[in-house]
Formats: sequence, structure tokens, C-alpha cells
Amino acid sequence: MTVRAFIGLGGNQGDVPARFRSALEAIAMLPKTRIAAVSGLYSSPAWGGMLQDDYTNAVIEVDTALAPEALLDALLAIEQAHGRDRSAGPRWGPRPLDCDILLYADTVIDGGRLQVPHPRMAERAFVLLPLAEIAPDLCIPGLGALKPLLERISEQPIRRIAEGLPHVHQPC
Ligand code: PH2
Ligand code: MG
Ligand code: MG
Repeated sequence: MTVRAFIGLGGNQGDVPARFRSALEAIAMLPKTRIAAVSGLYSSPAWGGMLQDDYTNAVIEVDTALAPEALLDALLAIEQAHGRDRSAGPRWGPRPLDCDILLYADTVIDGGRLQVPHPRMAERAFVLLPLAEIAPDLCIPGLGALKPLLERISEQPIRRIAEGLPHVHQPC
């Protein structure tokens, strides 16, 4: 059985769109996992109070039979393969690639390694806008419908800078 999960992509070092493309190819190659939708790319100032370059963000939808922890491990490995070093740098610091599980079906997980829904997603335009693009009628466990949440973040500066990444090779 597969579930619908949403993954947030982010980064602010180097050629982030190229890295997203490569990360999407890696996600498409994961066992029991299919990419169902990819949002456009968004640019926004760094959230979190640290002076650093603007971020590029996107959200993707996957159908997966991987368990949440297995999906997390796979995403951490993909981050690492794209230059992410979790042992270095501050928590909200610059990074070449960030892959966060935002939602995993309607499941609520409050573990040490994984919290789903992503605990800060409702405060972030760079998550909610790309998410709304691919799943406008979504209802988030514990937070409710996406539409009223969007109104609360409507003042945050953010620009849509590109269409999604259409050339992802999807193995059969
Ligand atoms: N990620 C961070 C810190 N700040 N700001 C934006 N705009 N987008 C991000 O993805 C982001 C951030 C560290 O996870
Ligand atoms: Mg992360
Ligand atoms: Mg993040």
C-alpha cells in the first residue's frame, strides 16, 4: 500500500535548481516511491534570523510504500550525497540541500528523529505556497485546511522564480 507524502526541498548554496533536479532523480529512484507532483521554485529571504543568502524552495508530492523513518533515512542520504554536512554549521545556517518530510498521509509522528507534520510548516510561506500549488485542497492534521493558513503568511516576501522541474526520469 502506498501513501501520499509531501517533501519540502530547500537550499541556498551553489546551483540550487540543478541540485533539486539531481535530488528529484534520486528520489524517483527510491524503492517503492513515485514522484506524483512537483511545484514551481520559489525564492525568499532566509527565515530564522541568520544573515545568509536567499533560499530556493519547492515542494514535491510522492506516493511511497516506504515507512516514514525509511523515507527520512533515504532523504538524509540524498542530502549528504549533495554536499550537506550535518556536523558543521548552525541549525538554521546555509545549506546546499535540505529535504524535509512535511506530511506523511494523515499520520502524526512526534519522535526524536522525525516530527510530522513538520512542526514549523504553518509559519512558512516558502512551504505553504508551493504546497498549495500542488495540493490546494489539502487538510493538514492538527492545523486544518491550507487556505486559511495561507492568509496568515500572505505578508511574507516570496517570489515564484521558475516552473517545476519537468525532466525527472521516472523508472517504470
Ligand atoms: N531553511 C532554513 C533556514 N531558513 N529560509 C527559507 N526562506 N527557506 C528555507 O528553506 C530555510 C530558511 C534551514 O532549514
Ligand atoms: Mg531539514
Ligand atoms: Mg528545513
